[in-house]
Amino acid sequence: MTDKRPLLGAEKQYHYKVVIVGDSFTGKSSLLSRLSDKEFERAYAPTIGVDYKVHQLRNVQGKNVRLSLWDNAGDRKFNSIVTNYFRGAEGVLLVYDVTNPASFANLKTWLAEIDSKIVPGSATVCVVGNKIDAPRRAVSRDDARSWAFERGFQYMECSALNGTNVEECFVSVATTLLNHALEREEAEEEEKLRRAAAQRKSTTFAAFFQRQREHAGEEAVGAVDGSTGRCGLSSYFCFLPRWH
Ligand SMILES: Nc1nc2c(ncn2[C@@H]2O[C@H](COP(=O)(O)OP(=O)(O)OP(=O)(O)O)[C@@H](O)[C@H]2O)c(=O)[nH]1
Ligand SMILES: [Mg+2]
Repeated sequence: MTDKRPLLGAEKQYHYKVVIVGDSFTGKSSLLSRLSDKEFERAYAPTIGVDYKVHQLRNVQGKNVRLSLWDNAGDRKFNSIVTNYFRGAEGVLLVYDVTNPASFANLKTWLAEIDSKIVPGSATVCVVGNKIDAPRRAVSRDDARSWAFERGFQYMECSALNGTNVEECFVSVATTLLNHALEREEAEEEEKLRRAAAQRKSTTFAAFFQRQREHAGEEAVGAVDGSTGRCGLSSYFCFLPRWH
């Protein structure tokens, strides 16, 4: 993750790489157009290799989140190119078409591709069932949701055609990533405070002992009893030679 340090006076920017994967024709590029441009295109224009967009989400838990979105071709002939872009992904949208069971079954293969490029379990994954506006649903919501939850993934359904839940899919992944970052920041802050307190304590002790030593020295020199040579320290005695 790249938590960009703020410029002076600027609000902190959280920046994550998210890849969008799944079979051809599931609507990955359409989700991206809907999110970024509020547009939907009925004509199918397959993605060649990989497309890239940056999208700014404002006010995710009060923070600004910038997503680098990598829209990958579903066509297997681009696999050798596409899978290289999975590296470093912090978020994954695993997209299937709710009217196409094969696209759901193939999520396993996409997941294996992802796991071969990034540490399994290191990314926040959201399974996205697209085209819920279409009349003939062929994958049960419960089955898909169970599949996702069993693997610890999020689950969302949406329609790029009418916009239902599209932004929510991205916000859902961004929120989880952001929460992890905020937890880390909080832990770092606590650690910093703990260290500062420990430092203050040891400085106070050191200063106290230093003062004691100085005080003891002053008394030793300033309060020598002329007859005995005993110096007037409260906590201990020292015997000095009498001077005649
Ligand atoms: N009814 C309906 N059609 C959709 C929806 N989303 C996308 N489509 C249509 O599905 C087709 C494929 O959409 P794309 O977004 O190009 O699919 P893709 O997953 O990017 O495909 P590749 O780039 O080949 O991997 C297009 O004709 C879209 O208009 C949706 O939510 N509902
Ligand atoms: Mg596409």
